[in-house]
Amino acid sequence: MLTAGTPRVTPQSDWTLTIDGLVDAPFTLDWAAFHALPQQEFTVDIHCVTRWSKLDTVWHGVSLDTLFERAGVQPDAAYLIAHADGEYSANLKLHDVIGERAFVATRFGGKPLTEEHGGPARLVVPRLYFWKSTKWLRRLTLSEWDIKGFWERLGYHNYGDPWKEQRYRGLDDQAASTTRSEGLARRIRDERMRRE
Ligand SMILES: Nc1nc2c(c(=O)[nH]1)N[C@H]1C(S)=C(S)[C@@H](COP(=O)(O)O)O[C@H]1N2
Ligand SMILES: [Mo]
Repeated sequence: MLTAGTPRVTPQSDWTLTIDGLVDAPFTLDWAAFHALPQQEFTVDIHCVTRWSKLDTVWHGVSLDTLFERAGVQPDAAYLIAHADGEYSANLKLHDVIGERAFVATRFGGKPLTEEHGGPARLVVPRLYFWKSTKWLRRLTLSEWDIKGFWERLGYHNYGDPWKEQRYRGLDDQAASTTRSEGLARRIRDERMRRE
Protein backbone atom coordinates (compact mmCIF):
# COMPACT_ATOMS: atom_id res chain seq x y z
CA MET A 1 0.00 0.00 0.00
CA LEU A 2 1.34 3.37 -0.87
CA THR A 3 -0.28 6.76 -1.12
CA ALA A 4 1.65 9.66 -2.52
CA GLY A 5 1.20 13.06 -0.93
CA THR A 6 -2.09 14.13 0.58
CA PRO A 7 -5.01 12.90 -1.43
CA ARG A 8 -7.84 15.30 -2.13
CA VAL A 9 -10.85 13.10 -1.83
CA THR A 10 -14.11 14.18 -3.42
CA PRO A 11 -17.24 12.98 -1.58
CA GLN A 12 -19.73 10.84 -3.48
CA SER A 13 -22.18 13.74 -3.78
CA ASP A 14 -19.64 15.84 -5.72
CA TRP A 15 -17.83 13.01 -7.48
CA THR A 16 -17.79 12.91 -11.27
CA LEU A 17 -15.88 10.80 -13.76
CA THR A 18 -14.84 12.30 -17.09
CA ILE A 19 -13.84 10.36 -20.21
CA ASP A 20 -12.03 12.64 -22.65
CA GLY A 21 -9.11 13.00 -25.04
CA LEU A 22 -9.16 11.05 -28.31
CA VAL A 23 -12.82 10.05 -28.19
CA ASP A 24 -15.74 10.97 -30.44
CA ALA A 25 -18.02 12.01 -27.59
CA PRO A 26 -16.36 13.00 -24.31
CA PHE A 27 -18.68 12.81 -21.30
CA THR A 28 -18.87 13.26 -17.56
CA LEU A 29 -20.90 11.05 -15.23
CA ASP A 30 -22.05 11.80 -11.72
CA TRP A 31 -22.51 9.07 -9.11
CA ALA A 32 -26.08 8.25 -10.18
CA ALA A 33 -25.26 8.20 -13.90
CA PHE A 34 -22.24 5.99 -13.23
CA HIS A 35 -24.43 3.52 -11.36
CA ALA A 36 -26.98 3.49 -14.16
CA LEU A 37 -24.32 1.79 -16.31
CA PRO A 38 -24.06 -2.02 -16.24
CA GLN A 39 -22.20 -3.03 -13.08
CA GLN A 40 -20.00 -6.11 -12.95
CA GLU A 41 -18.43 -8.23 -10.25
CA PHE A 42 -14.85 -9.26 -10.87
CA THR A 43 -12.47 -11.45 -8.88
CA VAL A 44 -8.79 -10.82 -9.49
CA ASP A 45 -5.30 -11.10 -8.04
CA ILE A 46 -3.49 -7.84 -7.37
CA HIS A 47 0.26 -7.35 -7.13
CA CYS A 48 2.08 -4.50 -5.43
CA VAL A 49 5.54 -3.40 -6.44
CA THR A 50 6.63 -3.71 -2.81
CA ARG A 51 6.19 -7.48 -3.27
CA TRP A 52 2.85 -8.26 -1.73
CA SER A 53 0.03 -9.91 -3.65
CA LYS A 54 -3.61 -10.34 -2.71
CA LEU A 55 -5.34 -13.25 -4.35
CA ASP A 56 -8.99 -13.53 -5.35
CA THR A 57 -10.03 -10.03 -4.38
CA VAL A 58 -13.67 -9.27 -5.20
CA TRP A 59 -14.68 -5.93 -6.65
CA HIS A 60 -17.76 -4.30 -8.16
CA GLY A 61 -17.66 -1.66 -10.81
CA VAL A 62 -17.92 -0.76 -14.46
CA SER A 63 -15.71 -2.21 -17.16
CA LEU A 64 -13.70 0.36 -19.11
CA ASP A 65 -15.11 -1.31 -22.23
CA THR A 66 -18.54 0.04 -21.25
CA LEU A 67 -17.18 3.57 -20.83
CA PHE A 68 -15.12 3.45 -24.01
CA GLU A 69 -17.99 2.10 -26.11
CA ARG A 70 -20.09 5.04 -25.08
CA ALA A 71 -17.30 7.56 -25.75
CA GLY A 72 -16.16 6.06 -29.06
CA VAL A 73 -12.39 5.63 -28.94
CA GLN A 74 -10.66 7.17 -31.96
CA PRO A 75 -8.25 5.05 -34.02
CA ASP A 76 -5.19 7.12 -33.00
CA ALA A 77 -5.71 6.51 -29.29
CA ALA A 78 -2.97 4.22 -27.98
CA TYR A 79 -2.63 5.19 -24.30
CA LEU A 80 -4.80 5.92 -21.32
CA ILE A 81 -3.86 8.45 -18.67
CA ALA A 82 -5.79 7.79 -15.45
CA HIS A 83 -6.01 10.95 -13.33
CA ALA A 84 -6.88 11.13 -9.66
CA ASP A 85 -8.02 14.00 -7.53
CA GLY A 86 -4.88 15.93 -6.75
CA GLU A 87 -1.54 15.25 -8.41
CA TYR A 88 -1.61 11.54 -9.10
CA SER A 89 -1.85 9.93 -12.52
CA ALA A 90 -0.78 6.65 -14.12
CA ASN A 91 -0.17 5.87 -17.80
CA LEU A 92 -1.37 2.66 -19.44
CA LYS A 93 -1.38 1.12 -22.86
CA LEU A 94 -4.87 1.00 -24.28
CA HIS A 95 -4.37 -2.70 -24.93
CA ASP A 96 -4.12 -3.35 -21.18
CA VAL A 97 -7.38 -1.63 -20.29
CA ILE A 98 -9.76 -2.99 -22.96
CA GLY A 99 -11.23 -6.48 -23.35
CA GLU A 100 -12.39 -6.78 -19.69
CA ARG A 101 -8.90 -6.02 -18.41
CA ALA A 102 -9.73 -2.91 -16.37
CA PHE A 103 -12.56 -1.54 -14.24
CA VAL A 104 -13.66 1.52 -12.35
CA ALA A 105 -14.47 -0.01 -8.97
CA THR A 106 -16.74 1.40 -6.29
CA ARG A 107 -16.96 -1.68 -4.06
CA PHE A 108 -14.33 -3.97 -2.59
CA GLY A 109 -15.08 -7.22 -0.77
CA GLY A 110 -18.80 -6.52 -0.95
CA LYS A 111 -18.56 -3.12 0.74
CA PRO A 112 -18.25 0.44 -0.54
CA LEU A 113 -14.64 1.26 -1.29
CA THR A 114 -13.14 3.05 1.71
CA GLU A 115 -11.50 6.44 1.31
CA GLU A 116 -8.14 4.92 2.19
CA HIS A 117 -8.36 2.51 -0.72
CA GLY A 118 -9.47 5.11 -3.24
CA GLY A 119 -13.17 5.66 -2.58
CA PRO A 120 -15.54 6.73 -3.89
CA ALA A 121 -14.06 5.12 -7.04
CA ARG A 122 -10.73 3.82 -8.26
CA LEU A 123 -9.27 2.21 -11.32
CA VAL A 124 -8.35 -1.50 -11.07
CA VAL A 125 -5.97 -2.97 -13.65
CA PRO A 126 -5.06 -6.36 -12.20
CA ARG A 127 -2.63 -7.40 -14.92
CA LEU A 128 -0.21 -4.60 -14.01
CA TYR A 129 1.43 -3.55 -10.75
CA PHE A 130 -1.05 -1.93 -8.43
CA TRP A 131 0.43 1.57 -8.68
CA LYS A 132 -1.22 1.70 -12.13
CA SER A 133 -4.61 1.38 -10.40
CA THR A 134 -5.31 5.04 -9.70
CA LYS A 135 -7.23 5.68 -6.48
CA TRP A 136 -9.72 8.60 -6.20
CA LEU A 137 -10.19 8.36 -9.94
CA ARG A 138 -11.71 11.40 -11.69
CA ARG A 139 -10.62 11.41 -15.31
CA LEU A 140 -9.69 8.89 -18.01
CA THR A 141 -7.93 10.57 -20.92
CA LEU A 142 -7.29 8.70 -24.17
CA SER A 143 -4.11 9.84 -25.84
CA GLU A 144 -1.96 9.33 -28.88
CA TRP A 145 1.06 9.86 -26.62
CA ASP A 146 2.38 8.03 -23.62
CA ILE A 147 2.55 10.57 -20.79
CA LYS A 148 4.34 9.31 -17.70
CA GLY A 149 2.39 9.43 -14.46
CA PHE A 150 3.40 10.10 -10.87
CA TRP A 151 5.53 7.04 -10.12
CA GLU A 152 6.72 6.57 -13.68
CA ARG A 153 8.28 10.04 -13.59
CA LEU A 154 9.94 9.17 -10.28
CA GLY A 155 11.68 6.14 -11.76
CA TYR A 156 9.19 3.32 -11.64
CA HIS A 157 9.06 1.11 -14.71
CA ASN A 158 6.94 2.61 -17.45
CA TYR A 159 4.97 -0.56 -18.06
CA GLY A 160 4.94 -2.46 -14.75
CA ASP A 161 4.36 -6.12 -15.62
CA PRO A 162 4.39 -8.01 -12.29
CA TRP A 163 5.21 -11.30 -14.06
CA LYS A 164 8.45 -9.78 -15.26
CA GLU A 165 8.91 -7.86 -12.02
CA GLN A 166 9.20 -4.63 -13.96
CA ARG A 167 9.49 -2.54 -10.85
CA TYR A 168 11.95 0.23 -11.51
CA ARG A 169 13.39 1.64 -14.67
CA GLY A 170 16.68 0.16 -15.77
CA LEU A 171 15.92 -3.23 -14.25
CA ASP A 172 14.00 -4.57 -17.17
CA ASP A 173 16.68 -6.23 -19.26
CA GLN A 174 15.55 -9.61 -20.50
CA ALA A 175 17.96 -11.76 -18.48
CA ALA A 176 17.09 -10.13 -15.20
CA SER A 177 13.36 -10.27 -15.96
CA THR A 178 13.46 -13.97 -16.61
CA THR A 179 15.02 -14.86 -13.29
CA ARG A 180 12.91 -12.49 -11.26
CA SER A 181 9.61 -13.58 -12.81
CA GLU A 182 9.94 -16.86 -10.97
CA GLY A 183 9.75 -14.91 -7.75
CA LEU A 184 6.14 -13.88 -8.22
CA ALA A 185 5.05 -17.32 -9.41
CA ARG A 186 6.68 -18.90 -6.37
CA ARG A 187 5.07 -16.44 -3.94
CA ILE A 188 1.64 -17.08 -5.42
CA ARG A 189 2.10 -20.83 -5.32
CA ASP A 190 3.15 -20.59 -1.66
CA GLU A 191 0.17 -18.38 -0.86
CA ARG A 192 -2.28 -20.75 -2.55
CA MET A 193 -0.78 -23.73 -0.74
CA ARG A 194 -1.03 -21.91 2.57
CA ARG A 195 -4.74 -21.39 1.94
CA GLU A 196 -5.58 -24.98 1.11
N1 LIG B 1 -4.43 8.59 -6.48
C1 LIG B 1 -3.53 7.67 -6.09
N2 LIG B 1 -3.68 6.41 -6.54
C2 LIG B 1 -2.80 5.46 -6.16
C3 LIG B 1 -1.70 5.77 -5.35
C4 LIG B 1 -1.56 7.11 -4.90
O1 LIG B 1 -0.64 7.47 -4.18
N3 LIG B 1 -2.51 8.03 -5.28
N4 LIG B 1 -0.80 4.78 -4.99
C5 LIG B 1 -0.73 3.61 -5.87
C6 LIG B 1 0.04 2.54 -5.28
S1 LIG B 1 1.73 2.72 -5.28
C7 LIG B 1 -0.55 1.39 -4.80
S2 LIG B 1 0.37 0.06 -4.28
C8 LIG B 1 -2.02 1.28 -4.68
C9 LIG B 1 -2.39 1.03 -3.23
O2 LIG B 1 -3.75 0.76 -3.12
P1 LIG B 1 -4.35 0.41 -1.70
O3 LIG B 1 -4.14 1.63 -0.84
O4 LIG B 1 -5.79 0.12 -1.95
O5 LIG B 1 -3.60 -0.78 -1.19
O6 LIG B 1 -2.71 2.45 -5.13
C10 LIG B 1 -2.12 3.09 -6.25
N5 LIG B 1 -2.98 4.18 -6.62
MO1 LIG C 1 2.55 0.65 -4.40
